[in-house]
Amino acid sequence: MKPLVIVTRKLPEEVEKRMAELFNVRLNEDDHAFSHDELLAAAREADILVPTVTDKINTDVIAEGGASLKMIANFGVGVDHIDLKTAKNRMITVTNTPGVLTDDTADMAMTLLLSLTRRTGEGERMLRGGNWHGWAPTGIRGVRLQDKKLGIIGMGRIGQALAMRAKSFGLEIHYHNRSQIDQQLENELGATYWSSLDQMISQMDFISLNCPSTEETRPIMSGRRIKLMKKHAYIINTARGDVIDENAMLEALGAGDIAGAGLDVYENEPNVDARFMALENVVLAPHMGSATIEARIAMGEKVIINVKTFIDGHSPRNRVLI
Ligand code: 8YV
Repeated sequence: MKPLVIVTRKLPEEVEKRMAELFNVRLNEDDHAFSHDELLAAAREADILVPTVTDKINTDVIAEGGASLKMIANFGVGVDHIDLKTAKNRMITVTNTPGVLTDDTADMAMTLLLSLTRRTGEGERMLRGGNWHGWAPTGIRGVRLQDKKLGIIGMGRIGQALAMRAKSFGLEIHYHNRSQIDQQLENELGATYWSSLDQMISQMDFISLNCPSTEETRPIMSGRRIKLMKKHAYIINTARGDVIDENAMLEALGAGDIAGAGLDVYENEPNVDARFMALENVVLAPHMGSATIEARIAMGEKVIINVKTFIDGHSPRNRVLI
């Protein structure tokens, strides 16, 4: 008997086809997000569970999972929606899909940065609303990126990919990370390391969140730190909603204490705080950093390789724990 692999969301066609060839797989044909009960049922039955960021794999889902549940092969890099402690206690292998969505997520951070500073969302709303009455010398002016300072919080793969892009737009690169990056890479990027996050934040024109959501980083952009930002500075978040104190950010945006925010992620997805909708100085994307055809297929490939390696009795390369 092949192990039962339960996939919680609809994956790209080619990925599902290959999974069906290799595994005893149960797919989600209509792509509905699993309810908590459905997740519990899946964990009780599956040998291997393939969830996404939309599934809260809480303590009870893992603790009440069946004895056969041996692996959680996440479709995505971030594993903050999975209770890793309980998985570890139960000796369940957890894997993720790093590396294949790096460029796309960095592109999304640049997209938000550019849309925000050049006010393309406002411009489009004006035009579609029939409120554009022609070119004007003082009309819808944004700010230039050249020579401004970008502070990246979290200089892992995505942070570095963003730094490369931002450098070519003429931005000065600054970063805060648990540890300093390799000297040669730092030189190539012309990047300045700040061991003090507070000091970096207070000097930057843009702050980009590129760290995982963990106990240490929730919320690294606290209300106190948002207050350290310059009045003309912007926040970009393509990481996770809860690495920022969203309420404090909303208050700062509303009060004009910061210039704007470009967001791909939110604290209570898919529910986005209604106060954002009333703000002109925000660009809002629906968690689509890795949403390219190429990335989603490559993520699926990674899941397949992780599952196949595990089933074949080897240790998968993208193990998050065990
Ligand atoms: C994914 C992401 O689309 O990989 C991640 O951590 O945030 C997204 O780009 C999502 O997590 C899929 O589960």
